Amino acid sequence: MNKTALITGITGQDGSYLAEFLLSKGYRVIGAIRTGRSAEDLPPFLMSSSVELVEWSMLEQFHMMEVLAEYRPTEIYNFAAYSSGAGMFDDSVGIGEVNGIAVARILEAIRTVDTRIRFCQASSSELFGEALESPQSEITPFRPRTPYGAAKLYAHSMIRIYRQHYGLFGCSAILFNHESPRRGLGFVTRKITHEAVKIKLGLATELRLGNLDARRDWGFAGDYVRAMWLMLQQLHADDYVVATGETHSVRELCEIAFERLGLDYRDYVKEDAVWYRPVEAVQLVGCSTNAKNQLGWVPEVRFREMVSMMVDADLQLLTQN
Ligand code: GDR
Repeated sequence: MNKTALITGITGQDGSYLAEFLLSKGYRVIGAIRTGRSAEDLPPFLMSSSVELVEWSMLEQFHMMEVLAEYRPTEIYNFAAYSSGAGMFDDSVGIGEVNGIAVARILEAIRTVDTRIRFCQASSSELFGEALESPQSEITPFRPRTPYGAAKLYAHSMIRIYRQHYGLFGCSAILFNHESPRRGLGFVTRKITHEAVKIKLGLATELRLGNLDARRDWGFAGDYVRAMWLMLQQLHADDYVVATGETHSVRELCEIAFERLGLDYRDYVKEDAVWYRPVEAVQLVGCSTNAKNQLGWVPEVRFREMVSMMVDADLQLLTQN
């Protein structure tokens, strides 16, 4: 049977990697874009690929139902969300709507239109928040510390409830930080690689960051979307932690990025309280043993390789312009 996937958040990092992956597997890919978004500011990849675009609003359940009835997707991947790390408190109610309630709308639309549709949600390590243990797995208690984390937890809970109560095939991918050359400039990895390249090219003189000793479990976005696809190919739906199981500090990130350009980060990087966030008492680091054993998933791109890939891509980008 031909497979059709609907991807929300198609214009973002994960949406674009997943779209490419699914197209290479012969899927028909429907990219849901925000109602009213102008075609001019869509990423070039979307304009040149065979992704079919459809308008989509996270606030309109009836419209979601119409889209599902018209395009008949066999799989839905939900990446549409507020995702800014620094902005997790910016608009509590708006975040609750889009990252939380809207997922219930999608589940309701699936239940109404076609209960065979398989659904995968981009859930987050922010569910663990002020974690009680480290590393975190699928059975670690959730203790979100931001409106963002609380909204994602609501979505996560609804997927489990719809799975149990209605028998829907819904999975949550509990994604730890995942990065790539397509990452937005507000996230620390891309901020560092992009600014380091600007410094190298004489376009900037310094880089101001928050806590250099903050640590994260950083993986490669291309690997993480593959895990999400695998989840929807199983016999039974479940939730999985997707992580590398390793942490690195922001300082290490700087070291690798600047070294790639023949520079010493200590000459350019300044800590600035403006960017500080509270330090975690317990480290966020994922245990993806279930993904490995059940899905056969292992991350392929290591940290150093990923940072180098990002630096090289930024160098190409900034020397082209
Ligand atoms: P995060 O990502 O908040 O983990 O959320 P981000 O890249 O913003 O921060 C990672 C770590 O770096 C520290 N940091 C800085 N962060 C930013 N943005 N800017 C700085 O200058 C800076 N200096 C230090 C932060 O304190 C933090 O410890 C991401 C998002 O993708 C979420 O949507 C997703 O749910 C989680 O990852 C898992």
